[in-house]
Amino acid sequence: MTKSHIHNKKLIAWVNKMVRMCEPDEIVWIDGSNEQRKKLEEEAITGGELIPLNQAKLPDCFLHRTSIDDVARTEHLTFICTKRKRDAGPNNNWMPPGLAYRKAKAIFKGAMRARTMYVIPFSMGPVGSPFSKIGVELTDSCYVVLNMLIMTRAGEPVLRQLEENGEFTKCLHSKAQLDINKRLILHFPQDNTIWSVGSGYGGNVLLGKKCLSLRIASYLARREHWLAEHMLIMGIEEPNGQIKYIVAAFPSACGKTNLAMLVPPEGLKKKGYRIWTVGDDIAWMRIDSDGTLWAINPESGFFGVVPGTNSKTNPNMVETIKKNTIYTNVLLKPDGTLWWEGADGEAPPTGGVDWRGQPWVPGAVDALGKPILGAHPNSRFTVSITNCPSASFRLEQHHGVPISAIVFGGRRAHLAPLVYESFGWQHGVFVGATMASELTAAQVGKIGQVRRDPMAMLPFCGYNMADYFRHWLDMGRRMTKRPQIFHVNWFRTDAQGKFLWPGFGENLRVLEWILDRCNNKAEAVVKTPVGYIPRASDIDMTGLELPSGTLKKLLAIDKKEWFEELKGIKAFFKQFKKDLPQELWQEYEDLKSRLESNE
Ligand code: OXD
Ligand code: MN
Repeated sequence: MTKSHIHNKKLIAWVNKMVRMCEPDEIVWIDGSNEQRKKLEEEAITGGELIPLNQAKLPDCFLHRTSIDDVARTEHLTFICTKRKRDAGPNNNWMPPGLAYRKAKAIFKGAMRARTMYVIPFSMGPVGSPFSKIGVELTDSCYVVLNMLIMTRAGEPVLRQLEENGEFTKCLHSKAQLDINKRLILHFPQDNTIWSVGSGYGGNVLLGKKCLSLRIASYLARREHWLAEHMLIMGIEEPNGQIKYIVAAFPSACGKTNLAMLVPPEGLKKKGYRIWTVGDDIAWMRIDSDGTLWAINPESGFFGVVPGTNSKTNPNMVETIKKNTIYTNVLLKPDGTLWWEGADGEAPPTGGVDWRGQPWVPGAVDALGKPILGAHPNSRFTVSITNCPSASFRLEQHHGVPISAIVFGGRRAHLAPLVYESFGWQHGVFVGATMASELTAAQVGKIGQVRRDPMAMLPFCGYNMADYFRHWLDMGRRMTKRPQIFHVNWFRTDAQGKFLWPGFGENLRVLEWILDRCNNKAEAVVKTPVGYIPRASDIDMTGLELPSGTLKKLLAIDKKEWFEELKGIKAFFKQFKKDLPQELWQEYEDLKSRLESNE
């Protein structure tokens, strides 16, 4: 692409300004062509950013290793930079914009000397859709370019869409020295700008993802009356051939990716059920001219966690990542293929090279006797959604898909039943706002300790969450037909701490009840103080043997636990002081009185 192709004056002026600050040796505009991608892959291999894998077994697949202190999102270095602290709210780190720009400028100054600056025009959502937003990322990382080419629609068609005056999010990234002490992930919602410096980890540097599609987009969505959410989108084809779409929000490590592409268990498959995957991480939802909610997935790929991916947990993903995939921080085997903890098959007996680039053998331990992992627990794959066997045929549909149900969920060993339905939109917003997950033995912290993560957006909401809850309530008022709101919990345990519910594909049995409720088919429900729950007989258990009484345990409501929960909700709400919408305090009081009157 030559510079004469670029007509957008704001874009040219901004790129020139950033070039003066970062001082790259060369500027390359990304056009989205296969030829250019191939050339960049070669350059990344020569420069050591990518390691080619066994092309016979893993065609078009590569491995990348990050620095060992650059393996995850760094929330403590992530800031929302609004003029007033109040607008960032108690849930975000805040820095005034002037100070943030100054601090980052000192790191960006000359950071691209002897490097190339790549200019990536990208669209979140189908190019030209009224749902979509355009961004331009400037970066000195070839790895970022190659990932962005998978995760977004990038290149020349986006520039054409931008024309002379189009708006875009200004995204600037430099690896700089990859120094954690000089790392900042800054969001300037009022300037439609993102600056990220000092990191090479996807969640910090693929600026179309968490930074634009959630933090900046949530801010824009409030202003423009739509929703930008941390949600999967899936279509469930019912036996009558109709496809109903749902969105679902779960905190990290609760199986969003697995749910989005589940394979129906035999009994339900025979009935005629089939799953269509629209997205596994982010949903942008608008009220269309019919007064109902429609969703698109702004991304075009998956940036998912590798460990634990196998033919039982996610057979569709196992197929998806067999080709055209960039792997980050997994174990490299001597034959140029890969392994990770929780992969199909045993650890390679002769070992390999671990995620840090060190020789590794199964059973390796460190000086303290702690196991050394072959793959980092947050190692990732980046792959196009079109590789997925269950990819929806409506991915390029400009208005997305109509949403029948919104599902919230958390990891609760106790308390939350397998599924319940809210009493209506306002109660549903309360259910989402009070979402929480318990820490497990695998995490730092006290086992069972509850961490609140409203709508799974705690690290991703680009403004004050009290205003976010108000926006959700307002959206309900704007719709003529609202999706029904549910809560699920796949993680309830018995007295011995064993999971009561098998999860994975079997979760479709619960989704079937949810859809029956949306279709007015499951009428005889049980009303409890927390919401409507199914009768045990309403869940189709064909082909799934559970010990007798298990479903009853899964659906039980323990009042004592819910009274405890009320205390946690109150403490959480109180941090928002007078900003918390009154409606949510009302829902709190209503839940309390339902629990009391039912004693
Ligand atoms: C993700 C996350 O990477 O939620 O999707 O951290
Ligand atoms: Mn996510």
